[in-house]
Amino acid sequence: MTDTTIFGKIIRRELPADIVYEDGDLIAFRDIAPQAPVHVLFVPKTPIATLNDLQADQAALVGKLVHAAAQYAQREGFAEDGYRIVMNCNGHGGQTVFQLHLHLLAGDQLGRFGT
Ligand code: IU
Repeated sequence: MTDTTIFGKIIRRELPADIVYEDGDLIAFRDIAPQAPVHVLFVPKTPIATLNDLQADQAALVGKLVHAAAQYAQREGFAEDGYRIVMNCNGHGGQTVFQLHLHLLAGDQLGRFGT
C-alpha cells in the first residue's frame, strides 16, 4: 500500500521538507507550522493511517519513533531541559494528516495540555 498523504510525498521526495533524520524505518522533519521552538515530526515509512490501525506486529515501529525522538533530543542538546512527545488520533485528538506520526516539542517551557 502506498501512503498517499503529504507525509508519503515527503518520504518519496515528491515534496520538500526540512529533514533532520532518516533511517530505513522512519523519517523526521521540521513541522511546517511549529508549535514550539523545536517541533519535529517522526513518521514511519510504513503506511499506517492512525494509531487505531496499528497492528500488533507493527508496535515496535512506535518504539522506534520514540527512540529516534529521544536520540534526537540528546544530539541536539535539549534532552536535559526536557521535551514532549505527542501522537494525535482522529478528530478529537486533533489529527489532520492520516499517516501515523509523533510530534517532538521542545525549546521552551510548554503549557499544560488538555482541552
Ligand atoms: P496532526 O497530529 O495530524 O495534527 O499533525 C500534523 C502536522 O503536520 C501539523 O502539525 C502540521 O503543521 C504538519 N504539517 C507539516 O509539517 N507539513 C505539511 O505539509 C502539512 C502539515 I499539510
